[in-house]
Amino acid sequence: MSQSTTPGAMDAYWMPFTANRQFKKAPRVLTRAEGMYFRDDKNRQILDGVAGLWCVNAGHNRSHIVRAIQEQAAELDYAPPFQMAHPKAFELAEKLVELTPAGLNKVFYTNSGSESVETALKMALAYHRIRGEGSRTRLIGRERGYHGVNFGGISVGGMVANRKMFGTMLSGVDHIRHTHDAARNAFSVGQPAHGADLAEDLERLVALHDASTIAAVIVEPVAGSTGVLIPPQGYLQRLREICDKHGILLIFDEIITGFGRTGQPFAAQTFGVTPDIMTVAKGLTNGCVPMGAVFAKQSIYDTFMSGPEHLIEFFHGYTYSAHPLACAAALGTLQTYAEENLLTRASELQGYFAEAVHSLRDAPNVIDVRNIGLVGGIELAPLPGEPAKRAFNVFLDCYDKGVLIRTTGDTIALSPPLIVEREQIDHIVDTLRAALKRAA
Ligand code: PXG
Ligand code: PLP
Repeated sequence: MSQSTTPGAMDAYWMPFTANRQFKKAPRVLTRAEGMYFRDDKNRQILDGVAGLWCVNAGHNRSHIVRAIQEQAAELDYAPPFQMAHPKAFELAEKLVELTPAGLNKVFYTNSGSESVETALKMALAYHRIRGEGSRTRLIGRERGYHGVNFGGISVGGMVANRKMFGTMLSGVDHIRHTHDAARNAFSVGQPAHGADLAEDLERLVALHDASTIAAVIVEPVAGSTGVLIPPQGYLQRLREICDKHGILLIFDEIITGFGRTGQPFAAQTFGVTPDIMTVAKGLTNGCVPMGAVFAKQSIYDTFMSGPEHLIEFFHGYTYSAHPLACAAALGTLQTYAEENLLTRASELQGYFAEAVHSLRDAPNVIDVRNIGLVGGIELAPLPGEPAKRAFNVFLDCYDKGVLIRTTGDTIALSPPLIVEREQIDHIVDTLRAALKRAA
């Protein structure tokens, strides 16, 4: 017999990516949300400076999305996705490929960013094998990359805290260098000028391992989780060229950058570089129902479609792939994005946003400010001997003052919903500035 639970008790929930004991001493509990704001359990209003966790791009509690989920739940709660389908799975895929860069016109559904990454990596390996290049088994990530928390993702990922506890992970993985160069690029507005040459690091790995052993390279066009690193001018173009030269697939992990964050529907369009495979999640459903997707080029799909017609072509999928509630939520989300032109709104606001976040360069302990679209990174000098603490103190202070920001290490990340108004940008930045002064 299980013990009855105490209302209000916090013991049973083991929270993800959270300092559990510290949190439970002073919990931060959200109970409602609307538009740009959360409410907490003390009925305080909290301005959402991070779109939840980079996902609520259209703002909270949007009517099309809410209604779509409600109606779908009453109509078709679940449909098995293996050898079966439901209408909205097709409808959504058709709508999605109208938004993607030309050529990325096949959609494979998952339930999260992490699953999208695993799917993309497996797709790349199988693609080469089907083409008779089964020696291409190596996967290349990048230092400081974040590709979710499953084994493939942490293997190609490059954030040490997410890797070091978990053994040897996937074999045959290597990493190119990250693009952060504070000495040359600190306080760059938009794309930094220096560092396109860092893409040449892929040539180093080709020279070391030989291209015939390399299946794919996966990078975030803008590295989010590690602290907002913007690609240097020309870097992604160079990476694309090197991949093409050596027959290596280029995977963009657009789980944060997808759905309007950088000013175009996808960062691939913002930066003018088309990958072979692209992963998304988060903004796909405005964060309302878990869902991810992987976009692949026609030629990749065609390669899989080469065997006997009655056989399964890709031995991969999830119980909840193309879940009806998720598809409905995504359709409601795309409708909201379209009606309000949200997928390009960041390009209209980015000048204002850039000026606002860069105005923090004179605040105490700010050592760098980085921005693109509606993403900002404000890097602080760490407290001596206590990395990440100063930024976390600023996070707590801002929350206390009614503004939700995000910190990773000593970098503060801002990524407000794409419906944000100029006064709200000012309010976020002013609150942050005051907190930075108090944290000095
Ligand atoms: N790839 C990228 C580029 C991501 O940003 C994932 C994969 C994994 O997605 P799921 O849905 O499995 O969480 C992400 C997720 C942060 C933070 O610290 C960022 C993410 C998740 C949690 C925290 O800013 N990004
Ligand atoms: N583990 C077991 C025992 C299962 O039966 C399944 C799915 O059938 C899974 C894991 C995978 O679950 P999901 O498809 O939700 O990822």
